[in-house]
Amino acid sequence: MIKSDIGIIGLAVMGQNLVLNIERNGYTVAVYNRTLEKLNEFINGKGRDKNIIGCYTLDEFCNSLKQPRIIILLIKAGKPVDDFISKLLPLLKSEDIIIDGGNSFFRDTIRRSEKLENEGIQYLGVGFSGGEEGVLKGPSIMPGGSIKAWQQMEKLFQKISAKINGDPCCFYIGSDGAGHYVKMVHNGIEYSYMQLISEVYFILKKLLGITSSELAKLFAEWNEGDLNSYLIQITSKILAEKDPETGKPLIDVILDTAKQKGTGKWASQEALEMGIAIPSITEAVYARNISSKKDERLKASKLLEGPIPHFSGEINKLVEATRKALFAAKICSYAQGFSLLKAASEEYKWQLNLKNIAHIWRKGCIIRSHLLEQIESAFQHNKNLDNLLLDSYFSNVIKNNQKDWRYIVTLAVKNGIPVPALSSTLSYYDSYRNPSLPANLIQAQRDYFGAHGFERVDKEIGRIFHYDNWPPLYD
Ligand code: NBP
Repeated sequence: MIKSDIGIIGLAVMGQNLVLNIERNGYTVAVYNRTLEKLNEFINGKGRDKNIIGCYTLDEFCNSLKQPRIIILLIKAGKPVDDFISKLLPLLKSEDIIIDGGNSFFRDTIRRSEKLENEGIQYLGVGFSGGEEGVLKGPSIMPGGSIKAWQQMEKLFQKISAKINGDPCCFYIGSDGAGHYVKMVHNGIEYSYMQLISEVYFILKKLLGITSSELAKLFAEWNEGDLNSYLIQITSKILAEKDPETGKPLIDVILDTAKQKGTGKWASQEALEMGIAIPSITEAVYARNISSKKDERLKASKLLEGPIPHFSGEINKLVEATRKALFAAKICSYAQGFSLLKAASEEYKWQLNLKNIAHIWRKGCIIRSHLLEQIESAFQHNKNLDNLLLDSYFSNVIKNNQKDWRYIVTLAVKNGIPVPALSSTLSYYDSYRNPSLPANLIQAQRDYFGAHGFERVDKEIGRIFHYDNWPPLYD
């Protein structure tokens, strides 16, 4: 019997396409799925007449693999991953490799790495990005975990990944949960960029009343310049589509309530834990949360007052200012993601290579963007860069765009158009660039009510003072 090079468990969209990608690259793949109908459907459908071996039990699956066995799980994150690992363990031998390719929470990956290392099993937590199409044609891959397992997987992963001028979009990220952490931050940036694009779409729609097909052309034009990116490209395609049922623009028949699976929330929670500000990402999560309260919003719309959007200025100027605002905000949101990675690298001792991470994200993944070429180059020049905004390329772009960005945020606020990501990102920029912030008043308040103390501008940092004569509130 022919033994398979690798096995994949989980035949939903990601699993099926990963199997087809690996097989196309010259490997024999064993497959298994919890629900056997899906397995049947796949091996008799897309997987037919290929070097793909369908297995109907986990025993059969494990026996069909060359040793040391390599098994990729592409299943729903959380308990299903722990359950499958428990079922696999009695069937595996020391040195076999388990790879979790789903969007697992990085702390779960750290826990599983430790547990499996103790059992003699090599473990990798790998972030795949690119959605259905990317994973088939060449995803961006973020592998973390056992370095020894990575060395055995390097050739295969780099072969199936997206490429930039022949260089793979896949490098080892770091130990235990590093790969899943980087994927979580990738998804956080994805949330923020999607929200920024949606806000810009809304401003143009509300203020100019232009049609979706005109907007589609505008986004296609933008995609030819600085904003060139997968998400701008698909936005243009989306806006051009018509609903076959009503003939209306498809976008206008889609309900305005956004769903989420949790990676944006995890990134925000993690940033709070780490004391790093990523407002563009967190506001994008909040925006999805508030969008989901459709019934409440409908009630509120009948009760709560606001201006009626209106614009009487020069249309071309507004469109150009909007483009510049989006580009500046986008830079700041990527900057926040990378500053979170820098902090995590120190906290978890992962020694993340931010240049390589920018390279991995340049192709295959959802946040791929022309901008990442500049980000890669910024970290190549200075691997210890504290924040992308301190790099001269980015500071110059924002210098040229910030006036338009302020104009757009002001215009949106005046017209009652919600722009949580555009405005909070602008405040992030203004806070970051400001040599003085009102935190002195916060320190004074803290000292007043809780004797928490403060440092003084005219004394050495770290020396704590109390003011003993705060006047009492009541005589
Ligand atoms: P899903 O995330 O929808 O998961 C479906 C797969 O998980 C099926 O094989 C299903 O088996 C299995 N599963 C098991 Br085992 N227990 C389950 C349970 N309790 N509830 C639901 N499904 C269960 O599939 P996907 O979209 O292909 O994603 C696979 C992994 O890759 C996920 O971790 C996802 O977050 C990640 N990911 C997805 C994308 C994307 O664009 N979709 C991108 C990047 C990463 P069954 O057939 O028996 O129900």
